[in-house]
Amino acid sequence: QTMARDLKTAIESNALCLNYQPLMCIEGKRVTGVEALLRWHHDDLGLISPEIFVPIAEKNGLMGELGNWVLKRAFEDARVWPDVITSINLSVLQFAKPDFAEIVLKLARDMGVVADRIEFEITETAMTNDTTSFLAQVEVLRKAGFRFALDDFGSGYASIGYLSRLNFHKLKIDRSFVSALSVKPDADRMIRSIVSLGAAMGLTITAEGVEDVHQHEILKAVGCDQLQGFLFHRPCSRSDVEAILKREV
Ligand code: G
Ligand code: G
Ligand code: MN
Ligand code: NA
Repeated sequence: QTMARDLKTAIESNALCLNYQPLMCIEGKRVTGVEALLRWHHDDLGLISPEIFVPIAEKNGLMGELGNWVLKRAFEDARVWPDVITSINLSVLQFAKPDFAEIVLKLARDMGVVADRIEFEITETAMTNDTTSFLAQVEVLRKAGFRFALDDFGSGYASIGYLSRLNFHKLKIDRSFVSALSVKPDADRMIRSIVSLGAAMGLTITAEGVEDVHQHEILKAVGCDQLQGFLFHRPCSRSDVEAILKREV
């Protein structure tokens, strides 16, 4: 596949970059974290979405290399804003390497990154075949102080039992539930039940994809903890993040 070959070249030649989208406190006024989002500027095809090329990396044995590139760059950037948490998306395939957790620990040590300032986001859909290696390595990283968030909650297949075994810190409500708030009058019931489930398990609840004030009002009323979406900030460059944080103080 030529796309896979191009991606390999892109990783090696630094044709990738990370954007960051701020996560806001429930009032929407203060930035509490930023999520790293990978971007690939292809020479001929232009900007390609990670929704397209992350699966290509996964199918072609490039996820380890791509994931390591993301970790290194995100750790580098996280040092610039030590007061907020940096979230990094991980593919479950990265845990297929038995020494993945060790690599992360070493990288954090070498780069002087504090574990509790880093949060790893793992997509619910990706966790269908539950491997013991995955759970064991999550546990190693969690014990070292790294935070974990279950991404796109409600869109995939993770069972509630699985959620309790994972011992994550945060649950991110899939943006489809948030966009439904603008369409279906009773859509808040779904979010209410996710919030009460998460609260019972001691999890922080983040709502993704918040696009308007009406959605914000409802999310605040039902007891979400954190918000992310175009209403507040779009994904932006590292220097934009620095400017946003500077404006806040
Ligand atoms: O940024 P955007 O909305 O285009 O992201 C689309 C999808 O790609 C999201 O599901 C997001 O989680 C995923 N994604 C973005 N960056 C990364 C990354 O660095 N690693 C992995 N594994 N997935 C990512
Ligand atoms: O699956 P994950 O949550 O990692 O996906 C993050 C993706 O969601 C990013 O690609 C980002 O561009 C996108 N996103 C962030 N905020 C919004 C929003 O308010 N509306 C929409 N439609 N997409 C958003
Ligand atoms: Mn995410
Ligand atoms: Na998500």
